[in-house]
Amino acid sequence: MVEKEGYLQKAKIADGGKKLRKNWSTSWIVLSSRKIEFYKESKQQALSNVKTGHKPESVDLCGAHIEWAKEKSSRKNVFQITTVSGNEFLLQSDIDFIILDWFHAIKNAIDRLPKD
Ligand code: I3P
Repeated sequence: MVEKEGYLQKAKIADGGKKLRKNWSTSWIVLSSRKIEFYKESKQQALSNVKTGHKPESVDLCGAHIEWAKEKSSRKNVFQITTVSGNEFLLQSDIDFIILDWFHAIKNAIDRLPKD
């Protein structure tokens, strides 16, 4: 069940604990109770890609951490999600209420889940 969806700026900065070069891009983001899906393309494109078998990047929220990450970027309104598997994502929006809504929606989802 989709809880929230929309566009944010996204940068994946670690994969399985291994640091990655930061590369910001716009992502269509879909939050459901246990996971977040990141689509590289627009929602419309993402929907049509379902048919062609394109898979979004899926992030398991069980045991994940979310925190504001002012020191990780020169941009404003950045928070970080860290998964149990050691993946790290920065999410950002210039618009204060948009990023606050997302922060609280993801934090609530994480807090409702078992920690392991
Ligand atoms: C990075 C790019 C990012 C920037 C990052 C740079 O350079 O400019 O936008 O992050 O800063 O290293 P490149 O494209 O050459 O990899 P922010 O926009 O979040 O500041 P950082 O190294 O301080 O993370």
